[in-house]
This record gives sequence, C-alpha cells and structure tokens, in this order.
Amino acid sequence: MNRIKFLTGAFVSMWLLGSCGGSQQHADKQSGTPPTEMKVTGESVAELTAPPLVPKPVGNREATKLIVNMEIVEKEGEMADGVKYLYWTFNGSVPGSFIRTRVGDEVEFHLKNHPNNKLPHNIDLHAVTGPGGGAASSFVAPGHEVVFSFKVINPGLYVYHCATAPVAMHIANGMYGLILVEPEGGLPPVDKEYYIMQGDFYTKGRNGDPGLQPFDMQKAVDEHPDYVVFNGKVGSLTGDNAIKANVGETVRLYVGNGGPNLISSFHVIGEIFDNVYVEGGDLINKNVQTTLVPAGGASIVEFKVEVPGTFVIVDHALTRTFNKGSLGMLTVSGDENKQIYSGKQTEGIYQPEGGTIQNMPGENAPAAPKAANLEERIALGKTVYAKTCLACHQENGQGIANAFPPLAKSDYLNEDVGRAIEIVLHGKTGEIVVNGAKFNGVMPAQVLSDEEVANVLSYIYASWGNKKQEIKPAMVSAKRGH
Ligand code: HEC
Ligand SMILES: [Cu+2]
Repeated sequence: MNRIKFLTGAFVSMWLLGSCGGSQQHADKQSGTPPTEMKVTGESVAELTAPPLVPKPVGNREATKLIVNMEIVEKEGEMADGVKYLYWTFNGSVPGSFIRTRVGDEVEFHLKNHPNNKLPHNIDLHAVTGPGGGAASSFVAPGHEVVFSFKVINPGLYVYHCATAPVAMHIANGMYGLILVEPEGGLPPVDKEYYIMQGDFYTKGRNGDPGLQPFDMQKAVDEHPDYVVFNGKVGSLTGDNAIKANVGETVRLYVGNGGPNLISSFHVIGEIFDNVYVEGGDLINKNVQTTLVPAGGASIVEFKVEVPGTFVIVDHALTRTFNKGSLGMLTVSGDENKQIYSGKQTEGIYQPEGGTIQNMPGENAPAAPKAANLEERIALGKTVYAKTCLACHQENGQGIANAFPPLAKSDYLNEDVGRAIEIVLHGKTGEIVVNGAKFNGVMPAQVLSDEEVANVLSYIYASWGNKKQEIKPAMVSAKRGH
C-alpha cells in the first residue's frame, strides 16, 4: 500500500468538496504509526447495512476491535416481476451487508450458517492479508458458526465473496458484498453515500420467463447471463427504490461488482464523476465519464449534483441495461439552474426501452399431469429434472467433480432403487462413493409430488446408461413415511 499517496488524494478531494460547501476538517489526525503496529482501543459491534445504505463514517475514531456478525441465509427472492430465484446471501441481502472499518481495526468475524440452509459456505474478504482471504478458516456447515480475526492494514474498498466450490455458482447465487477500509481520520465527508453492486445471473429460463428459475451452470460457463442487475434484482434502484439527493449536495457511491463473470462499465447518465478512487484504491482520477469495475473489484465515485431530475445509473454495455436489468436511478430534488442545464428535461427517458419488460406470469400452474404410460412418464420427468435437479447434477447427469455426484451411469443409483427414492424425498448428507469418487455434500430434500418423483427418477433411470427402471407413484408414497 502507499499511504502517502492516499493522503495526498484525500486532501485534494477535500479541497474540491470544500469549495462546494460540504466539507470540514478531516484526516488531520495522522499518527504516522504503520497500520500493522497500530494498537486497538476498546471493542464494538459493527453496524451492518443492506444496500443501498452504508453504515456511519468512521470519522476520527481510534482503531478498535470490531465484531462483525454475519449470517448466511439461503432464501427465495424476486429477480424481476413474477420471476423467483433462490438466492444465497450474506445477512439476507444481495449484495450482503456493507462492512465499514478503518485501518488498524482488528476485525473479529463471526460467520454463521443458518440451520435451515442446505449447503456449507465460507468467506474470502479481499481486505484480508492471509490465506484465501479468510476462506481457509471460515468454512462452515449449516447450523454452525466459525470465528476468525484479521487486522485491516490497507485502506480502500474491497469485495468479499463466498469461496466454496463451485465458487462461481456461490457467487452467481448472490454471495458477495463490500468491505470499506477508511484511512486514519476517515474519508472526506460528503452529503450522501450509497452502496451499489452489480452481478450477473444465469437462469434456466430466459429473461422474463416466470416462476422459480433454477441456476444454469452451462450458461454461467458460457458467460451468457439472463440478468445483469444492480443490488440483486431488476428494479432495485428504480421508481420508489431510487436513491435520492438534493441540488447542491455531494454524492459518493461505493460501487462493487460481484460478477462472477462480467465487468461493469459504470456510468451515471447526465453526471460526470468529479473523483474516482480507481479500482477502490488510493489513486484518484478526476472528471471521469465511465469507470470500469472489474469482476471481484470495486470503485468509489464522487460527484456534486447541480441540477434536479432523474439521473439514470447504468452499465454502459447497454444491452445489459435495457434488456437484462442493470438500470438504476438517482432522483435529485431542488431548484433548476438554467445556466448549467436549460431544461426540457424528460424523466426516465430510457424506461420505455425495457429492461424490465417481462412476460406475464401464467395462470395458476396446473396440477402435475398424470402419466398414462412409461413413455409419457419419462417425458414429464425430463421437465422435472430440468427445473429441479439440473442445476446441481448438470444437463446430462454428469455432475460436478468434488461437489455434485453423477447420475449418469451411477453405480450408486443403480444399486438400490428404494434408496434413490428416499434421497429425493428426504435429501442426503454424509460421505458416499459414486463410481469410485467420494462425495460429501448436502442434497436438499425435494418438494415434489409422488407423481413428479416417480417421473423424474424414471427419466433418470431411462437415460445416460442407467438400468431402465420404471418408478411408480405408489413406490414413492410407500417411502414417504421413512
Ligand atoms: C443443490 C444441489 C442438488 C440438487 C438441486 C439435487 N441434488 Fe441430488 N445430490 C446432491 C448432492 C450434493 C448429493 C451427494 C450427497 C452426499 O454427499 O451425501 C446428491 C446425491 C444424489 C443421489 C445419490 C448419488 C448418485 O449420484 O446416484 C441421487 C440419486 C440424487 N442426488 C438425485 C437427485 C434428483 C433426482 C434431484 C432432483 C429431483 C436432485 N438430486 C437434486 C445435490 C443436489
Ligand atoms: Cu457459498
């Protein structure tokens, strides 16, 4: 790190903001102690916030022992109108809670994995100096809590994310957030601060297809997202959810990109960033139109709002914005300034282009049709497989090494039909050996009717070199009580 440069930058921006009336003294309390040797005084529990809000600035406080309580929650949420998605979250939001620290803080991190969750997780914080950014010490199973500590020594804005295999899948399901490390004395004060994080999402159905959409591993591998959004969903920052400021105020956005794959060309239509903390570090660039936010990276942008209106926040790779969702809004209230902008302003001019266009969700889904013969059962089972099992066991039942066992030519599956039915009904944990390879994961219990379980298993047994065995609904209901 380069502290001298950081301070120079901070002073320059203080001077700039000072001229806009938003500033006071700051960063005037430099101890000269290297962060690694800073002593901590006292202890406090970190304030954590869901996006788009951020915790209170550190100001002039001393370095302290900061306790961070983070709970991992797997929960269903809304990707867009009528489109549901099973998110994996840090503290229930996507992105996860914003963590605000200062250099020299000793962070005691409590990572809890909610007992209702299906999978183990962990956390890699890019602000950590240590193996895996904490990932190595934080692997935690459902119903458990791990504690680890680290000292923050480099100022800047950093991404954190889950690093459990398959990592891209955990990130694609929403497991990322930002941790800010302020310099000694704090960042220069501004009037408004917000938290925005971009992410790309891969669903089985296409953009706008209604209902619960499972994760699609193949689209993730191909880097073809169906949704590219700010703060986890289409519309998180539009309409009533728009972020707000008043004419004359200075605004600071903490912008992150969880990815897992795309980089963001972050832009606010009708604004110029007065300051950009390039890649969230201590280099300050001035008068920037669009700033690049890499996957797994961040940026801090600052600007003063001079005129009222709606300022549209976009990824300037614009088909994403208009067709996949990465569109937000900043609403600025106050008096017009005709000298800066003459008027004739239309609010939300980009809205009609879409981005939030959705197919109407169908009427109440009809009850699962009954199969008249084996052929129909297999065809119906294929649909159940695509919706329910494919995300983990993959398109052709090949599974993912070290994570999800294969269902194709599976000796384990073919050995015991009754056991396979029980696994689908009740889930499965603990070590198993499939085709000579060990797996020790968590298969969630599936919420399916007897008919659907019979169909999906008949399909699997009829496919990929398995032993062709029809499963009847009566065989499933006989296993329900077990
Ligand atoms: C969230 C991921 C996930 C989903 C969704 C899922 N499984 Fe699994 N499945 C697993 C894991 C992990 C295991 C291994 C469990 C263990 O290690 O004990 C497994 C094991 C199995 C096994 C036994 C091992 C083998 O390879 O023969 C069968 C059979 C199975 N799953 C069928 C299904 C079916 C059918 C569905 C859909 C109705 C499904 N699974 C949905 C993750 C999943
Ligand atoms: Cu995870």
